[in-house]
Amino acid sequence: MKIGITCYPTYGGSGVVATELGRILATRGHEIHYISYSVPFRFRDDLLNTNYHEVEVTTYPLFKYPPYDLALACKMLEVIEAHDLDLLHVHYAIPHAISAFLARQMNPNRRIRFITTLHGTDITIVGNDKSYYPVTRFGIQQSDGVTAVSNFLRVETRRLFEIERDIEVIPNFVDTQRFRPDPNPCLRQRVAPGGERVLLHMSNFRKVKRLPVVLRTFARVAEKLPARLLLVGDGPERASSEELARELGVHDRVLFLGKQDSVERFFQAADLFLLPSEFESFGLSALEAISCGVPVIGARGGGLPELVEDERTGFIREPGDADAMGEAAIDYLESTSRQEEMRAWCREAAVESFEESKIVGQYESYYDRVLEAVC
Ligand code: GMT
Repeated sequence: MKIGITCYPTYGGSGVVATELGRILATRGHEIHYISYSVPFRFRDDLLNTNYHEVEVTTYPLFKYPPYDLALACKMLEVIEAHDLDLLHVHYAIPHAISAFLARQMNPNRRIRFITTLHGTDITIVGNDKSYYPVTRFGIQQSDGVTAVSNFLRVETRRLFEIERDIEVIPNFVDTQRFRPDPNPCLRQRVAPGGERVLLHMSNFRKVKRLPVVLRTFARVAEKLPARLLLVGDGPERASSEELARELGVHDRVLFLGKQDSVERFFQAADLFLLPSEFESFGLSALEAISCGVPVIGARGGGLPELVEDERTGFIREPGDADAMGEAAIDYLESTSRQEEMRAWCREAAVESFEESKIVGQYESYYDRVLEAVC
């Protein structure tokens, strides 16, 4: 198939999923055309059948807000026609589903099919905002196919937007070779030279990630055990997190590491991963942790419990309950036998249920079904 893929190309789970999906599809013989405003950050140009088309947004003094969504629609149409695409697959509803809709309408004879994958905040936060609600609803309704990364997100989308259309659940996936346990990570020696326990959080530091709960959970652990907290990523909550770390008296044990490449080495160096988000539609970083054999501490609610099985691949506690999360962490870190069995269960879960080739196969079958249904 010739497939156009549009996503946000910068850091973020939806961009990672879209880019990795394109990479794997290309290795399976499909022709992939990424269409975005810059090169997706995990883009690999060493694959022969992978192309990148840049959307250029012309500005003009009249345009206080240059219309990216329109420029994207035009670029989509150009690529559809020039490369005879079979399908457009857009990731994150806003504005990508609307641009795809426009591209389809602009050439009614060609009528490209488009699939929208919902990732989470495009529905629960941005799409649900009244400035974007009707257009998001319209984009979802008009898509030839819609997928969501968890059952939670599927149900939530249908509820919030009062729609009944089919939404296929296809979870996030992981490269279990890249994200695998490393029994001897040298990074661990550097960050915890005294043999301290290592807790990790990695995100875009937005409010939804609940950085205060991460820090309070860690503070509880640090009262009892020698420990370090690694914070990987950056975003609006960083400054207030540094302040809270000082208030809690743990700033000397918290390492703010900023945005990083090769993130697998941080998972490999960790004992536990903390992701207590308010609503995590799936939790790609939690899956990467689990694949490295690292259990996850998270909150009940959202899609995380579809990935993290309580007391098996992690610990699910009530949202915001840092005390309970801290207690779970301490119990786990104090029991070597528990650590051994849970680390094995994590690895098994990632390989059995979320291995990339298995999940990408689900996307391929879904593409076939959508194309057959509308032919
Ligand atoms: O987590 C973020 O804020 C980034 C966001 C994105 O769209 O890039 O991630 C969302 O998509 C990921 C990939 O499908 C999911 O694993 C994340 O759970 C989801 N984030 C939220 O729902 C908050």
